[in-house]
Amino acid sequence: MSLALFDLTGRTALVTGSSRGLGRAIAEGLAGAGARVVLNGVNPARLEAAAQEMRAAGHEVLTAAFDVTDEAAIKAAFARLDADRIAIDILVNNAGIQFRKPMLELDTADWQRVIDANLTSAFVVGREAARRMAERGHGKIINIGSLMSGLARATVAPYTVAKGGLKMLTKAMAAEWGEKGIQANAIGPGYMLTDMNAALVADPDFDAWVKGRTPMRRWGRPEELAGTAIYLASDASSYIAGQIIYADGGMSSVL
Ligand code: GCO
Ligand code: CA
Repeated sequence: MSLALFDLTGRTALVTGSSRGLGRAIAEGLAGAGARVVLNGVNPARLEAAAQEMRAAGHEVLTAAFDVTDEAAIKAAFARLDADRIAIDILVNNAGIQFRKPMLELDTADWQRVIDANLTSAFVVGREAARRMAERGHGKIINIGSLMSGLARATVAPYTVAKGGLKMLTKAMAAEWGEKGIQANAIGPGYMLTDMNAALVADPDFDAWVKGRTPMRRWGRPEELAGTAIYLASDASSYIAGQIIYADGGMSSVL
C-alpha cells in the first residue's frame, strides 16, 4: 500500500520555531502522519500552550524550549533529549525572523541578527542532530527556506541572503551527510498567511501585488506545507537529497 510510504509512526520530529506559524503547521502535519513531535520555541508559556492543544487533538507532543541562536542552550537541549533517550529522526529547521529595512539604512547588527537566527541556527541545530543521526545511520533534515532562497525583493536583504544560504546549506549537508544515511532537503514557502507577514497582508497594495504576481492568485495557508513536509520526512522521499521544493503557488516559476 503506497500510502504506507508516508507513515511516520514510531519516528520523532523536532521542529524549531513551532509554537505558531509555519513551524506549528508543519508539526501538526507530521503528528497527523504518526510522528511524535518535539515542539521548540523561546517562550515556554506559548510552547506549553501549543503542546496542550496538540495533545488535546490526540498527538504525542514533547517540548524543548531553547533559543536557536544560543549554542549552549542548543547543546543543553540535545543533552536532555539524550538523557531522556529521545532520538530525533526528523529535524525541521524552521525558526527564523524577518527584518525589513533598505540596506543603505541597515545596521550591521541587524544584518547579523537575521543571519544568526535564520541561517547559522540551522547549521548549529543541524550539526547537533546530525551527530546523533550519523551514529544511528539514518535521519531526515528539512530546512525551511523561502521563495527568497532564489529571488530577491527590496528591503529584506538579510532575510533573502539567509534563505539563499539555507538552500546551499541543504546541499552542503547532502554532500557530507548522505553517506551517513542522512537526507537533507528544503521547502521554499511562498507568501504565506503567518504572523510574520500580517503587516503585508493588511496592506492592500502589497496584497494586490502578491495576488497578481502569484499564478494561483492567492496567499498560501501554513497547513499547505504539511504534505511536502510529510513527504520529505518519510520513506516516500528515500532517494531525494539536496533538493528544495517551492510551495509558492508558482510565483518563483513565472514572470
Ligand atoms: C517579505 C516576506 C517574505 C515572506 C516569504 C516569501 O517581506 O517579502 O516576509 O520574505 O516571508 O519569505 O517567500
Ligand atoms: Ca511564523
